[in-house]
Amino acid sequence: MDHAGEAHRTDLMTITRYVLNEQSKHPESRGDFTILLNHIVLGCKFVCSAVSKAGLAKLIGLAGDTNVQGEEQKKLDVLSNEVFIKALVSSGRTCILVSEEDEEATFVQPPLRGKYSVVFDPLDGSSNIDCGVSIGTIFGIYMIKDAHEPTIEDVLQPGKNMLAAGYCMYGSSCTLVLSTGSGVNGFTLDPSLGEFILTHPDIKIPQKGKIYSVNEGNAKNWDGPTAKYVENCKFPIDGSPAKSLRYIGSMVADVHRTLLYGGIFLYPADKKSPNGKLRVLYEVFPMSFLMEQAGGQAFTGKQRALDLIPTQIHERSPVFLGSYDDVEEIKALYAAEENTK
Ligand code: FDP
Repeated sequence: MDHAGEAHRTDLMTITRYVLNEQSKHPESRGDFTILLNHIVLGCKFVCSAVSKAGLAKLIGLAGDTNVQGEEQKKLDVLSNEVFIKALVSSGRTCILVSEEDEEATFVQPPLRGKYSVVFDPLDGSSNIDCGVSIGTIFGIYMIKDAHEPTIEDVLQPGKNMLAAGYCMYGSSCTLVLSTGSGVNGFTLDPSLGEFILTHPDIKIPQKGKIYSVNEGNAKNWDGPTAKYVENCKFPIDGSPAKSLRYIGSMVADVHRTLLYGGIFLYPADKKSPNGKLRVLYEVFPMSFLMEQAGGQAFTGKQRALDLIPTQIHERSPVFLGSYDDVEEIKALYAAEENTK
């Protein structure tokens, strides 16, 4: 009998156990972060369950304007937002919440107010819901300066100030990828246990990848460095093999593949969208944080993505993130263009 293998199977590292282990490295810690994370995990489990039932609900005629009880059916992204807002407020550990779904930030009232702000996209890639493609929740966590006097400036901080970031992907399995600032770990939901189990310890992105990921339909509007980079992926000038193109159009899924297999994900600026499409606080920052923690890089076309200082909560930025060497190449192309000015 393979006792080592057996031990491996029976000694399950749940996400709560993992975070408690991390917490024990900081004797001054009072467990607030662990509580906050438990509430985020609860939100992810709820959304995972709702997403997996969405197709079925449609098939058997439950979706539509009203359900069988005559109540109005909520769209999945609206429902996910409500679940996360309620879970985060009720944790008693949050102060300011910024959600992709809400125009204004939510300031948590004093009895339930805590010291963390959470920026999140409750259901990213929602244009993919109806065709069953993987979608996800993305989140980033900051510590606020003064819980007595929270201001919007507490969330308008550069991404490098985040304490933690992660995403949960609702796909063929439900996978939560998390960094608390010392590496990246992936946990898979075991539906029979209702627990996220550590399945991808200490994720490191390959130094160089064989895949590029971009919406090429926007190519006619790209700037010079992006166009040159993509051309070089297809027709490498150094004689190396051409890269493969993979683009799902759902950021969590595209970034997850990039993190595990290596390569580069690009959402550049173009003539129609000079700031790109993706949102700084709850798309660009958390994913850039994870990439750096996994040994990769994230760049905006001008600077390290995590150095950006947002001035508005729903601000957008171009982003190039992934394997270290691949991002290095696009940085060189932007630097070369800058030198010709
Ligand atoms: P979606 O519009 O489906 O919500 O920012 C949202 C996002 O998806 C990302 O998840 C995805 O990477 C990107 O937009 C896809 O944009 P394009 O359709 O322009 O390629």
